[in-house]
Amino acid sequence: MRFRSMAAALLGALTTTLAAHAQTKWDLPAAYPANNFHTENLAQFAADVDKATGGKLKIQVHANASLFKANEIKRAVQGGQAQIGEVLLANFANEAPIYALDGIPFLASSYAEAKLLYDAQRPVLDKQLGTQGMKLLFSVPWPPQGIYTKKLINSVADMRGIKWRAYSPATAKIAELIGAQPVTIQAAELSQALATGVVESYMSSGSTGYDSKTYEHIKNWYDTQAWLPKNAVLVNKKAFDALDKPTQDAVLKAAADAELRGWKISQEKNDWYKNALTEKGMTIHRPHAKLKADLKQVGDIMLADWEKTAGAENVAVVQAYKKAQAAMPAPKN
Ligand code: PCA
Repeated sequence: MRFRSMAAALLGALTTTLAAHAQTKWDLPAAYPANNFHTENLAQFAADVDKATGGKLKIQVHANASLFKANEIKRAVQGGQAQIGEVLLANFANEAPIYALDGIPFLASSYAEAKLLYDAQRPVLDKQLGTQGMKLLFSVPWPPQGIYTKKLINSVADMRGIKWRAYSPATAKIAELIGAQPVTIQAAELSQALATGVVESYMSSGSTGYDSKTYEHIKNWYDTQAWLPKNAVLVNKKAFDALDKPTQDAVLKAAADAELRGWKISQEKNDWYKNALTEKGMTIHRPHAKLKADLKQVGDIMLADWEKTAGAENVAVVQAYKKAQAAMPAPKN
């Protein structure tokens, strides 16, 4: 081979190698089905990053707990087995008090309140995750939580002894306080648990009732609007720091867009899910005043318990939130 063509061949090979090296692939484990609005939002986030980086950073979303179980995703991101992942913050209430605020009934029960709570939580969340080598990219709420139940209920006394599915420490605690029998089951296993009859009731959004086809087994949903737990997308700090600056900026921009889009879609789909459940034969009930008052009392007990051990920094988060809540314009009726 003549020198020039050999040099060209070498250069060609080198360029290919460099291009291959320049492409980074991230796995993004998620715990909810591919057609859930959270997961669709993740897919859009990944597509936005791909586009903005010209294909330099490819993020593959693994839906429905197919790569890691819901409760394993956080540790996988922390340990670098996954570079990025989506978790339900409320699931980690036993790790740090800041996460518990995502599960207390009637602390924040509308989208506007949930946003104020998130704003108040954010600095402590960032700090907490930072100490574990992670970074919060964005967070999106589930629609408000209501009660799925086979039997009709007017108060929490009507739920005594009922078989209750919990997804978090807080939903297990509610069961304990109302005298129900909790069993913790993540969303990916919920359909099966419903089919085998181990679940007679649970609290969640219209979204999860729809995804799990709860309407095939349970016919009532009480729209208590008790709280809005948040999913959060976390990235391993080392993986993030290894990206070049323009790629980091692209990730941050796509994350900010995903957060805004996610809050909007969650709110829009809240009504959509309720209609869909009705169409599938479910009755959506307005909760009896006694049921709401009882649940509010449950929330008050949970918050008071939490305050006993949460520590000054976390208690200040609730104080800041309550101050912002009090300053909120009154809702129009
Ligand atoms: N769906 C998830 C968490 C909160 C929600 O609305 C679930 O039930 O597992």
